[in-house]
Amino acid sequence: MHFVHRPYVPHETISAIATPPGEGGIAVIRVTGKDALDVVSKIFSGPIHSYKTHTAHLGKIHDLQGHFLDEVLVLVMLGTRSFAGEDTVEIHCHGGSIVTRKVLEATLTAGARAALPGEFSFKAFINGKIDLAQAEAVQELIGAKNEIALQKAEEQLQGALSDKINLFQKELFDVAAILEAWVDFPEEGLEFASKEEILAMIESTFEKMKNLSLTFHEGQVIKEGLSLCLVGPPNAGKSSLMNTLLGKDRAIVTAIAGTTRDILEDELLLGGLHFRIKDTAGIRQTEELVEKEGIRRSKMAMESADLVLLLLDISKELNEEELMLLDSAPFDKTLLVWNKADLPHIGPMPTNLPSVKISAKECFGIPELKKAIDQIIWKKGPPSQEAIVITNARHKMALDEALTAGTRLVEGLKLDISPEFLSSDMRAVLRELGTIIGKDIGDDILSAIFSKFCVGK
Ligand SMILES: Nc1nc2c(ncn2[C@@H]2O[C@H](COP(=O)(O)OP(=O)(O)OP(=O)(O)O)[C@@H](O)[C@H]2O)c(=O)[nH]1
Ligand SMILES: [Mg+2]
Repeated sequence: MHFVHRPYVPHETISAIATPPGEGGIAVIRVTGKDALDVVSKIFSGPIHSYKTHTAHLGKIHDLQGHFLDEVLVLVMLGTRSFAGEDTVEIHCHGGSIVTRKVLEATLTAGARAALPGEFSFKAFINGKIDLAQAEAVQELIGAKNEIALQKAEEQLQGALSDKINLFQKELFDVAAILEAWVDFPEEGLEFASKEEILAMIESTFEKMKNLSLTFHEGQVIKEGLSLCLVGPPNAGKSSLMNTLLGKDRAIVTAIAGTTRDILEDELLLGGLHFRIKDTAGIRQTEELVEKEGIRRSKMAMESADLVLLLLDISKELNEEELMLLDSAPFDKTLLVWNKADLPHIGPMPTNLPSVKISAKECFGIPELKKAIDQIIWKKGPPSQEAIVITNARHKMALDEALTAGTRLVEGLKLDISPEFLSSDMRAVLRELGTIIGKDIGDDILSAIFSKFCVGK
């Protein structure tokens, strides 16, 4: 077994700062491995070998020369009862980066090795504390940008996805056994079930696998968030709406048409999701060089956005250019926003686009706008609280590979091809499913996964 291209020495003692860099009240240095207690005993003032598991003790850390470094709290977790599943000592020291580094260095000179990125999670995986999908969930938990992503990562960490994959495998094992028997005794034929029964069994599992794979789009929306672009003619109120949505005075607003030139970006949390919102230059015919470049960028931003809010001024008649803009809006991702509804107006012009009426300036219609955004994102309804969603591209790929082999298997069964091929396809399905939770997975893939983690995790 290798970890990040080095042979993995089981239970080797590693150490790293587990808290983020920078100043903080406290920082935690985590020492894990078979010599964790020995290592810390060389630099800690208390009788650490005598401590009971899961107890905290106040004491002093000094380096090997005996120089005092910090007053700390050590937390001892013995045996398998720790995150990584090996003896662990956490040193809670003061949070300045120099003191933290010095304590870390002391653990290293006392015999620990500097942990590689993700190595604690790797130990947890190797020691069977968590499977691979759960280990990956740790990373997603840390990187979660919004409430829903956090919730989904927590569920994955608790094993919701792993349970589902295990269930698929379990459902397929019976058929796999029948197919293997058929390979061994071909003249006996399919003894334990008819072809139709086998097809019914596997097709229902494959259907569930397919549905899970289809949740990846939702998963991406939840995990990565969406880009949302405000476009429209000059003076429609794009920058005003940007400010209203963000709840801060982010963009310059003036009555002069052509105020915004560069694209302004910010982060926005809306309905539990994470958006990257872009305010753009108003689109119109112009010969002015800077504005022209701004407009070129607006159009590019509109094309690449996941969601476009096309703003138009409801209080005045649309001109030729605005009508063209309306016509060219990408239908499946545009929400038409009639702004300035606080001013006198005659009802919005009918269009095929979903639309809302708001006033960015007087802040009305904003809840309706948020609802309309939600409806465009979740065309088939929002993901339910309990639904398991695939958020990781590796899982999606493995599921799709499994489904490809599954489709071959179904077709092969229908065409009565030789059982060797059928059982080989079934093995491929099971193998691909297994890779999601880390069964039969190559060292290189494991290395690649864990090396993306941060040090200390
Ligand atoms: N009455 C009214 N005025 C608004 C509303 N929204 C924006 N305005 C005004 O319209 C003018 C232009 O607003 P901006 O937000 O700068 O418009 P913009 O679309 O960003 O304009 P450009 O950056 O030039 O493309 C300002 O004077 C705003 O105060 C609104 O809902 N009602
Ligand atoms: Mg603007």
